[in-house]
Amino acid sequence: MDKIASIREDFIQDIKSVNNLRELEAIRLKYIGSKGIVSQLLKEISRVPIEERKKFGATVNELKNFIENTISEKKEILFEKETDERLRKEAIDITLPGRRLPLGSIHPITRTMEEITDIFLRLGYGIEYGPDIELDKYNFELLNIPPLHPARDMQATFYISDELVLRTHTSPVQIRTMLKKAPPIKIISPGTVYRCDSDATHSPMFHQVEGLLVDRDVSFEDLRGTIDLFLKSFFGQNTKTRFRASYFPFTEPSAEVDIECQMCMGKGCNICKNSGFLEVMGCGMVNPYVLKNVNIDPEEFTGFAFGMGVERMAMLKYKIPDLRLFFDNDLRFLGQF
Ligand code: 2NM
Repeated sequence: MDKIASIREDFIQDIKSVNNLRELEAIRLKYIGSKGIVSQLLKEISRVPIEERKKFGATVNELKNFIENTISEKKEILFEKETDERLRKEAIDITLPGRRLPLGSIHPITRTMEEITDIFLRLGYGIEYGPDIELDKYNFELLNIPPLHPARDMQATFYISDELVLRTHTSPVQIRTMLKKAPPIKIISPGTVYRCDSDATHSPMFHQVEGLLVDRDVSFEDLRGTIDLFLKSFFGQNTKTRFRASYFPFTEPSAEVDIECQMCMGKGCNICKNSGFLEVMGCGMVNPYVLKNVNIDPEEFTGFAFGMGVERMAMLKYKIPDLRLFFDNDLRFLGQF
């Protein structure tokens, strides 16, 4: 009985110093494991006098139960403590900002093309597209550009065959539209065009937005008002515009349009060659021959048309000095838009 009591005391001391589940398991094995102190004690029952065996057995069992209960209580406390510690140690700071993925940006030419088309969409224009590989007939013939016109020169046009060219402007889209639909027609044609030309200010592949309006009683003054509104929307409401007489085979009369130089604000600089103005687009009243070519009666309908280079518009608006920056694809440049 003394021995049982002293084992009990030892256990109580041992359990007090236990700090973690691993130590607790060692204590469990020490006392109630299959080779533990209490199990050994039960084997000694044969050496206990018969009349005391019942009490001995009951006391050892009571000790065993006490140890089991104490260990399982302690186990619960330690488990909770260790879980708390682990959760504290492994905690994730969800307030930290995440790592951002690099984002792409819209190409400045695409962006400029969208800015231009948006202005005309607000004016009620529709958008038409056509093929980059175009019939000579649509690219030149029906536009009143005769077979020996300088624009057809091998140096300017990429010929694919006698009948096929890479379109040199998007005007064939207007031709296709006029062949397909009756007036009133009010469209713009944004797209890629090709000319055999390459230096600091010319790329063999570039972009245009052209426009066409055909209806009864369309006048040059309608054209002037439309272009003026467009240029003020695109470059800013204070932009001064100027129309100069010019020549295109597909329009009569024709004009080139200038804006006040954005670099020197009209004072004169090397960009505008001291004129104070920069050419931004061409336009005119659709030539009656062109209307006849697409079966529209020029006595009944008149129209105006205009065209501009998107790269040139982007260079002027964003003050970009070299056309080639658009096509080098240096992300440090492109990422600024
Ligand atoms: C320009 C300048 C002037 C133009 C004319 C036509 C069509 F098909 F209606 F005759 N489309 N585009 C035109 C007129 C284009 O670009 C500088």
